[in-house]
Amino acid sequence: MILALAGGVGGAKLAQGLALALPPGELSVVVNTADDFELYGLRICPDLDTVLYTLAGIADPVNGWGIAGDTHHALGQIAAYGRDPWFRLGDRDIATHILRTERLRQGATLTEAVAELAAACGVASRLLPMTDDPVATLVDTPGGRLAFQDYFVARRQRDDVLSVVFDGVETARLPDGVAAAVAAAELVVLCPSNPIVSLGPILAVPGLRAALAASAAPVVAVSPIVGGRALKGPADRMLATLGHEVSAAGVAALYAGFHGLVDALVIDGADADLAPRIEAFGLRALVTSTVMGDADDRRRLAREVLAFGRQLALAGSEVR
Ligand code: FO1
Repeated sequence: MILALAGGVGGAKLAQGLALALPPGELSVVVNTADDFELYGLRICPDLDTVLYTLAGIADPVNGWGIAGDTHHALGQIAAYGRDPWFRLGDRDIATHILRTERLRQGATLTEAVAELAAACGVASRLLPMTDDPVATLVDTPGGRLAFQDYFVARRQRDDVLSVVFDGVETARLPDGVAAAVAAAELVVLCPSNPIVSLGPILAVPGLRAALAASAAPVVAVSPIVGGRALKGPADRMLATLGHEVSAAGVAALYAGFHGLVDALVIDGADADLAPRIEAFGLRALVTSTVMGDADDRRRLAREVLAFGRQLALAGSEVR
């Protein structure tokens, strides 16, 4: 069993590559839920849906989030009622939010609601919310504290992020399914998602880091920073304003801060010269092409990560 930790679009792409590279049912993906929020009375889970739609092969190929070919009639009517349709929910996407919200109101856990949607979409991989409890990312900016989607979508990430809070994470519980997936993992992959606001909340759920540390499975991260820039989203600017180096070496330093939790970092060929610095942080480095376009790219990178993980596991068992 392979375990991936993922946030939004970058994470979903590698998760799809892993699903394509592995026999069906051999992948579990733990997904960030700290971007979740409520809108029009509906529970919106952007990262879970991005991974769900990507694994189901129905994600919008341009944005990476939402459903391919979706229409926006519901949002048009919301605008006609005088409300600002600031968060672009497609009509088919809204069906996901309606059914998930219904199941949650009936008393289902988010884990159960997500499993039902994934099964209905024909997704063989296990899709696991990082917690069933409410956690919300808040960002502190020069203008004050913002809810994550106000920062990310409404204000288009224009504010400098001075600090980040995962509200509620201290009391969030690790779902049994996540603990079981960690225990069963032969390899853990930290997908190329934003290390601060996508993987940060997952790694902050009490019990997860201890479970990873207790497992013999190697932990391999893939850098979301290539050539000093984020492939998508504000990770580069966020690293800078939070005082980190904006490079794959900066990502390595961040992960090295988890004291031995992360064994290795996969970096792009454009950053090959950073490999010695990454190894000086105590992480093994694999240099390859990490920019993922189509499904073939995603599967190719996944196969390389899996082979690298197998090598690390072998080396680890020889040392033990
Ligand atoms: N991101 C945007 O930049 N603008 C949007 O209007 C937007 C709508 C949206 C709707 C559904 C969904 O699942 C995701 C959506 N996203 C949108 C992406 C999302 O806000 C971010 O990618 C994540 O929260 C960060 O990982």
